Amino acid sequence: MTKPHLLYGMAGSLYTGKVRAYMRQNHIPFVEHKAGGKHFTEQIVPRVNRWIIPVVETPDGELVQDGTVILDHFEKSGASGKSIHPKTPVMRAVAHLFELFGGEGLLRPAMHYRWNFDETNLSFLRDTFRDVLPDGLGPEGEAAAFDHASGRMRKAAVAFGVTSETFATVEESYADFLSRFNAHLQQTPFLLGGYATIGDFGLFGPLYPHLARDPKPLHLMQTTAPRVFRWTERMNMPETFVDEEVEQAGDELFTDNEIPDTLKSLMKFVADEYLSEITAHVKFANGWLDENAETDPSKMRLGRGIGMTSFDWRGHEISTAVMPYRFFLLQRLSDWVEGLDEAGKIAVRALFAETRLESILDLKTTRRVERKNHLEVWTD
Ligand SMILES: N[C@@H](CCC(=O)N[C@@H](CS)C(=O)NCC(=O)O)C(=O)O
Repeated sequence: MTKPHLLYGMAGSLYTGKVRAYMRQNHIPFVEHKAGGKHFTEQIVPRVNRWIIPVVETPDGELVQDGTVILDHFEKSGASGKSIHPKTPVMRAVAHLFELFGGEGLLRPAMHYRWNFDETNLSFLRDTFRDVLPDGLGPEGEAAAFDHASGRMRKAAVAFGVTSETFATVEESYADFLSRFNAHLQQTPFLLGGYATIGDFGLFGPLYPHLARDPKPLHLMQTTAPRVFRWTERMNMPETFVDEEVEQAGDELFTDNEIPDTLKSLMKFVADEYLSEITAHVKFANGWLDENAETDPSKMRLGRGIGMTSFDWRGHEISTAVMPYRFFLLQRLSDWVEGLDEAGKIAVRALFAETRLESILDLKTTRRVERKNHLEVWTD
């Protein structure tokens, strides 16, 4: 029997959820290990150079880290019958947009609804966080370790712009997102049509392990956006579910010249929610790169963030952590568009302009972010 892959992660982890769903949908045999165990801490963490999940260990012992890189790894071996990377110019650009926005642009609701409703969530979170705590701590040790881990995550929420001044706006904006996505899913089983793409997997990260699993937002999603909840179930199962009403559209993706209005509406949401943030982050990074122009890029240890920057978000001046990983995802969109022929570029630009997103296509850091030894690094 072939050895299974190993997935190191956590049930409530955003990026583990994305990888797990992909492996399930594509019938890749795997065994999931909680990341708190001794083996992960002693054998895996030193090899990926930091404590981070998800990590996949292949049957021949290779480690792959990062949700997006793991999906790319499986795609290269043809794991999904229908590639999760759409082939047509516009669909692929939209898929990359949601790969970025899903992974990085819905962190405010994901963190708010996890960490700011202790009365409803806390006992569940204490239990779910056992996945990442070392074994054998005993009740007191576990309580202390949870306080430490959750304290870090509460600080991360603030670094994503979730503060008492923004709570109400985070909630309004997430309600708006849910209502638009729910409307879109009345006509289509997945974001871009008949099967899941990198856009769906991007969105699944915040929308399942946090927002459809923690008690407070699960209730909100089930009661206000049932189709979104159904999509989280569909994303997370290996079987194909045929809903004849929804799937009349067929099992292919939308064509480039027939983009549903409900998808355009989601793209406009991305413009309102995320464009000012990613624009400010690119500007900050370019200033940072100028200041560090004398430093050899291979000697820059990037960490998760390079600083904080502020910008206007829905009428609030907020400050968020600038994370080079986001530029790694942004480049996938701009690289794709730059590689298109003239007609393809025009088609993508027309849709992005119509949805107020055209300027995202021209956002660039002066150095590229690549991944080396499982870390983000600047290159020339
Ligand atoms: N870009 C990474 C992000 C992974 C990530 O942030 N994972 C979280 C859990 S969902 C983590 O390991 N956090 C630990 C920490 O930052 O200390 C990926 O897609 O794998």
